[in-house]
Amino acid sequence: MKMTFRWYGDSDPVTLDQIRQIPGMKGIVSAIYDVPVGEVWSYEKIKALKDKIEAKGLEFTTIESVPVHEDIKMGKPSRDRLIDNYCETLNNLGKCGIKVVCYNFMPVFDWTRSELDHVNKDGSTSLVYYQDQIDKWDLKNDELTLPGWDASYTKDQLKGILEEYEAIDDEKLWENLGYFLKKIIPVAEINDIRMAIHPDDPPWGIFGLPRIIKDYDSYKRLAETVPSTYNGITLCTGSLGPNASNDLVKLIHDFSDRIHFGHVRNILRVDGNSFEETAHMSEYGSIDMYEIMKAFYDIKFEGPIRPDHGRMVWGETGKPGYGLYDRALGSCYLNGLWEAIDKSTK
Ligand code: DNO
Repeated sequence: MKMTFRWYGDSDPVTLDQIRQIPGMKGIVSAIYDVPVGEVWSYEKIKALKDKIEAKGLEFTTIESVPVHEDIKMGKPSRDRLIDNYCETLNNLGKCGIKVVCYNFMPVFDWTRSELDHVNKDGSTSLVYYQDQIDKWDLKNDELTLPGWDASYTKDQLKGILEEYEAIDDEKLWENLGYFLKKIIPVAEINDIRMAIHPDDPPWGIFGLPRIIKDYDSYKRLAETVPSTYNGITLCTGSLGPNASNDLVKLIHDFSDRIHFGHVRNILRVDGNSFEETAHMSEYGSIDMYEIMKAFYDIKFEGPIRPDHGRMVWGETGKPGYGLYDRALGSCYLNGLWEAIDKSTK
């Protein structure tokens, strides 16, 4: 595996100079952030980003994410033009040597949490998802700003889009995902780019919206929808983990040829559907991180892995989940597990 770090470009308070000093850090995961969703990422923009990252001695072969326009998820007539644009972006990424593209197919919202700065016993803060808080939100009427959304909607726009989604159930969303994949995977193959769909976070339906990439059966169906290994997945432990019946180690083994990217972080399951993001180490959460890294090791995973959401520690402020310190600690811990597994296996 190759340890990587997510970087949000020049506006990220965390700099490439800081990231390159993290021991064992090999590469950057990033995206083009100033092109509206649905438009083509030009070769020049991607090349400039790649040059900037490589000038710091870090590799750049993984994109997170090329966002999928809502019209594609909803199966609107404009989807063909938008899918053509997506393919053009893949061609440009291919020309720049990009090998993995992460994306998701979650309607309207990306990852969702009820609090971004929940204070932990040790004084650090974390992102948490408390179902009782979420249940109180009235999306159509409350004025809410949530993180993780690739688009910010006004209240009226959000109301409109939620109403449009009322006609789309899980089955329809699968159909629309299939339509998209059948067009983009051949283009990804030609460019030698592995597509890696990110699971829904949390791994269940929220706000009455359909959500389909959440468990073993989803991955089975995804694999069957387009049987190419280029139609792959981002195995995100923190997104799949809140559902205790997801056997992450089994998923890693059974879908080994489809896993192209690993997001490895821990969460603590609390009552019902609630969970808290914790430090990466096993002892703080519900996920055995040793078992996860061992599974990646056993499948001889050679792709990128990154630490994921960190807590805010040592007074750091910044993008929720994406500070420097706790993610750096996480990556060192994961690298340490890997070294120990490697040495004890030889
Ligand atoms: C959360 C991330 C997600 C992910 C997208 C991929 O922090 O893992 O936001 O980047 O869902 O498209």
